[in-house]
Amino acid sequence: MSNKIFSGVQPTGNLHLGNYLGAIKNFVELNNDTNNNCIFCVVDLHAITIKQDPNKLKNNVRETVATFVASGIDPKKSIIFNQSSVAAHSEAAWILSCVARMGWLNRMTQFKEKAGKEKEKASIGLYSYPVLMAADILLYDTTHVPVGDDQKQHLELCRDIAQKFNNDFKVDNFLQVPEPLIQKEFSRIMSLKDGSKKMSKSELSDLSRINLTDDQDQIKNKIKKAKTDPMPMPKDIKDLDERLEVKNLLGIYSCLNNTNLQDSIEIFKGKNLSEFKEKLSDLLVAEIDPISKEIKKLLEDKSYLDKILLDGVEKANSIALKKIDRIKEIVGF
Ligand code: AQP
Repeated sequence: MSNKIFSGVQPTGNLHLGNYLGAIKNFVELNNDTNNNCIFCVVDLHAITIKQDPNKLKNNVRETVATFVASGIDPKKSIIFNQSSVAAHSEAAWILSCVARMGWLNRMTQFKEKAGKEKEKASIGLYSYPVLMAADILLYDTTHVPVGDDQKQHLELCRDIAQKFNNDFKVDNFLQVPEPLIQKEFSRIMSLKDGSKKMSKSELSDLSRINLTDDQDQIKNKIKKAKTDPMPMPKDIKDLDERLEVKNLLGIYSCLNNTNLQDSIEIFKGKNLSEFKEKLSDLLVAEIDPISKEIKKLLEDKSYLDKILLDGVEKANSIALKKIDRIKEIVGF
């Protein structure tokens, strides 16, 4: 039996190296495996949980599609679509929000981080974000969900919601309980300016992240300016406990070089950081620059990107409609 893969990316601009190494690179490998049926969703309903500029949203959706394709996802093999065009997502989210418990949502750390001290002013959508994410996944009988480490808790909630729905309505295995696919190492890429914060789209400083649309000079400049410390490169993994920024850069190097952290440490031990940064820049330019160029090329052909979405919406809709009809029947509508 083939695996059913589903994952989403928010069209909130500034797609970055964290999104790429934590999620999109993995999507490409899954797309290339013939055992998998993959669905990659541009989650525009999730995006509006934080205020978006309506004039930019549509183009951000196209840019996300362009990033998927430029990174190597083949729209003929995988379904690529935007969430707001398939109404079943919103309908399922409402029904599942009547199954999910307040206590479960109250534990979600992403809401706490994003809402911060302004919790009372945060949107209800931001709070119930993980329920919509559960709806996305469960509508497609997803078996595996490739995500970055920051989404692990939301996925656990999705599993709880599926199990409670199946128990409450006595429909054994009707909602497929999905498995997370999270890389064991380097599943959370950190900011180039602060090794304790994850690399993020919404961080104000552009120097904190490598954008997937950055050119060679921008990439080199950002690595040159990335925060480090005056010590030489470490000789041992345990030397990295207090050196979060160097650990992050070595993690990025290892990811791109397909090596583990220990092997990367062996290559550079005792050397100057500048020498390491130069090698890291070269690797980054080799991986990201072709993607960046391809994104820009694809963005010139808006009708091609819109066609990918249109085809994807048709396919996603036909799957999701069947599932939501059954869900409605089960709850008694
Ligand atoms: N820093 C990261 N390291 C590894 N994986 C990451 N992901 C995001 N940041 C990192 C993974 O990328 C996928 C898509 O993320 P998203 O766009 O849906 O949402 P996000 O996690 O909210 O992204 P950002 O960049 O962190 O945006 P803001 O600034 O709005 O908070 C997910 O699989 C995610 O795990």
